[in-house]
Amino acid sequence: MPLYLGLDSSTQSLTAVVIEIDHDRRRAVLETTLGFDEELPHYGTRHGVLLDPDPAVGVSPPLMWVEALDLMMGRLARSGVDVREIAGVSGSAQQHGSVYLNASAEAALASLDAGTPLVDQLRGMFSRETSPIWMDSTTKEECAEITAAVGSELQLARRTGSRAFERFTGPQIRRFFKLAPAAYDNTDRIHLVSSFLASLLTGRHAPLEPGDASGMNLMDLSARDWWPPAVDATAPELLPRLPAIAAPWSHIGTLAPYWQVRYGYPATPVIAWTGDNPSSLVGAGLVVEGRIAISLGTSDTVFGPMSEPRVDDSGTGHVFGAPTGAYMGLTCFQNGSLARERVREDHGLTWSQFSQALASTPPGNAGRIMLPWFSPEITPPVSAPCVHRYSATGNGASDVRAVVEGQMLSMALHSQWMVSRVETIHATGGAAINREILQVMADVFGARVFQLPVGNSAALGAALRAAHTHRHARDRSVTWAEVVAGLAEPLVNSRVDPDPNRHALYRDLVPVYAACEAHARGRGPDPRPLLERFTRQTHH
Ligand code: ADP
Ligand code: XUL
Repeated sequence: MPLYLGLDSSTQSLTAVVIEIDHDRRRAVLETTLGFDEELPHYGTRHGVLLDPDPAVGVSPPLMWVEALDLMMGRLARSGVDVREIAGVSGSAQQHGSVYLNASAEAALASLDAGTPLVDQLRGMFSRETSPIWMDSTTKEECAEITAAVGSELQLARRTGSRAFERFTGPQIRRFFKLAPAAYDNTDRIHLVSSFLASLLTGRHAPLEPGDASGMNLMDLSARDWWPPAVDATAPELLPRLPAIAAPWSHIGTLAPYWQVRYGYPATPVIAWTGDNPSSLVGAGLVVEGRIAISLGTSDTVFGPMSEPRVDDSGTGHVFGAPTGAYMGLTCFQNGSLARERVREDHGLTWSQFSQALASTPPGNAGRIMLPWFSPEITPPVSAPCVHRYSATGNGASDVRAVVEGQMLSMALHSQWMVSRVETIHATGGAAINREILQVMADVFGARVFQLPVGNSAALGAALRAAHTHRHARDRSVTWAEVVAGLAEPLVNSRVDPDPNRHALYRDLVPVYAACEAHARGRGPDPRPLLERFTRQTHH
């Protein structure tokens, strides 16, 4: 019975999902998560990130990801799952983060000793000890420099799928080159987190695939190869330091002897790794256009498949390559789960009391609007943490409603470039188990919301991608819809329906929210008259 392993290295944890697919028999055999802070406390991270007094800095220790992978592979081998049956492995990782390796890495990867833990063999291979991740927003200046060098924001967006964003890898590489030129000189290869972890599995430098490479401001989206003007604008001699770009379904090697000898894995094919969002597209079953997914993870993301790369000229969102070979649109919000947690902790609530607070407060929150920027925000761009509250602060329960409504209104507002009318949403990520949050989502978007059977859609997507490549090699007629059937389909009885009256109220509230946002960013007049009018109307 063939098994497929999918791994997802996210901001806070590493998850593994093992699935079994044999004709009509398809099920998730195992889903297990290893939290970085709890299980690898010696790296000193909080929520997977190293503490820094500057809220704009977001870096993590790459060795922590190495140790987590080693631990997880050992754990799986002892879990009771027959790892000898694994017919394909793939993975995904948080997007945009980069790992800098020196010239010793190639030989170190090729000669891993099965008798020694991975971390102890790889310590010397980094030319930069920490990895900037998607939460880093220190590269405003580098974004401007790259934009100017390629011509304009629009030019960069149309070619690469996005205007320059602080967290994107190109601006991050440029900043590293400027601040630490000697260390940049000493860098032989720059990986994304995804291709770095894939390299550990295969024992050689892995390629990138277009989905994750589109998060760099360096790839020509339609050519699916490096775009020379962007590469040249980023740093000197960059091209030889970048991995190759391979098709998403590429077989990039087999599990290295290290994994075979140390834990008893077979010489299983490894399929190119991708970013967590492209992987989730498959894991949420969105292989054809028409529906969107909302992932409520560390970041909140709104994304959906696209057959053509319709780039967002307003500069809010991104177009990435999709694992199917088509495209996907995405808008990312930095203040996701950690903002919800912050409000929960400030008021000393459990998740169930948090849900209770949502259930017991009125939609529209009597006109209390929160802009939930507890940390710098990506969408809209806000460089310093500053939570704005319009109209008097209420109690804990109204603060809970304010944070969730603020997030959902912002998602609805900033995903309009991607889809004008949403009918169905597949909800995923850690907070998607919370049905009271999903009710606010359904009401704000006026859409049916479904939960998915496997919690971690990125890891599931990775397993499904491995299965797709394996099955496609045997039967060219296999479609994506057939591969995801029965595993990445929404749970019918999980449906949360929108309430038409509440949706009507939120439709009126979206422009009020937009006015608050513009005002908070110094780009619009005082929104209080609008808010007062909204509150008067809802009272009648
Ligand atoms: P990642 O992006 O790191 O993969 P996850 O998708 O695993 O993150 O989501 C983790 C988050 O899920 C936690 O930070 C927590 O805030 C949130 N979470 C867990 N349980 C609940 C709940 N019952 N209600 C709302 N949020 C929850
Ligand atoms: C997407 C983004 C985040 C990370 C972390 O552009 O920055 O969603 O992938 O999950």
